[in-house]
Amino acid sequence: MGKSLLLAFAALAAAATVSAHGNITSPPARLPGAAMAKACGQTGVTAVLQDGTIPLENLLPSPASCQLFLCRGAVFADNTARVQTFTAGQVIPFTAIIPIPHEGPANVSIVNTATNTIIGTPLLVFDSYADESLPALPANNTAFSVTLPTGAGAAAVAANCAVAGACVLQWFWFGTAAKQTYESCVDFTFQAAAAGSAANTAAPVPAVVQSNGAAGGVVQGFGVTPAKRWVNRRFAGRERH
Ligand SMILES: *[C@@H]1O[C@H](CO)[C@@H](O)[C@H](O)[C@H]1NC(C)=O
Ligand SMILES: *[C@@H]1O[C@H](CO)[C@@H](O)[C@H](O)[C@H]1NC(C)=O
Ligand SMILES: *[C@@H]1O[C@H](CO)[C@@H](O)[C@H](O)[C@H]1NC(C)=O
Ligand SMILES: [Cu+2]
Repeated sequence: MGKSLLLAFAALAAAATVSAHGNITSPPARLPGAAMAKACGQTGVTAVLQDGTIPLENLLPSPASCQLFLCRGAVFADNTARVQTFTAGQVIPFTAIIPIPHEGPANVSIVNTATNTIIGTPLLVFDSYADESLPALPANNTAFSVTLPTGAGAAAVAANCAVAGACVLQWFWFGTAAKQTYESCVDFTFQAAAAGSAANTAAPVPAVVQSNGAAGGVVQGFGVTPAKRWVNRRFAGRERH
């Protein structure tokens, strides 16, 4: 085998081991920066800058100061120029890239960043997302939208998310067999309905504790039937991480 051919094979092998999985590309989501480097270490920031689609597990171990299970460690201070302005009932279109799919649940939720708890209920839930066993991913895996709450739900968001950085719109996906977690966060400020409307007078909805984030551990296999786990294992051999 000629040297150039060997080099070509080496390049292919390197490409196949590149780690790439998924992230949100629109609306503008949190990126790493100096503040994240301070909290999570420069190594983690460098890894995310090299591949913005990596799972948060690739950043482990991380210092206690790093909130890896919220926005994959990305912090508001690095993203003050990316804050979106949303209003109650607004439909927010999202686009995502999923270079390497891993089947599992996903959701989009409004998360209180101080407590890493979801406000209200998730705005969008996929029981099965990024299923690599399908011939093609459903279009809604990479282009979907969420509708922001109105009424009492909007009042709860307004009460919790008055200041930029207090809340994020978080896309959360867990590849069950891959045991990999992906998070992208959109910073926003929220405008509830006009004064005097039902939205402003209704009682706030209490926040619910996110089943994995607050505890800092990954809950595996939630809602996944044994049959589904078996399917996941079947395809595990094909995965490129
Ligand atoms: C998503 O990943 C791409 C590829 O690494 C990167 O250029 C982009 O900044 C990432 N975006 C986010 C929001 O993480
Ligand atoms: C959102 O999805 C993540 C990962 O799939 C999961 O751990 C979390 O429990 C979900 N949150 C809710 C409130 O369903
Ligand atoms: C996404 O699209 C698939 C295929 O059309 C559909 O079965 C699924 O219910 C959709 N999921 C969501 C959350 O819209
Ligand atoms: Cu992966």
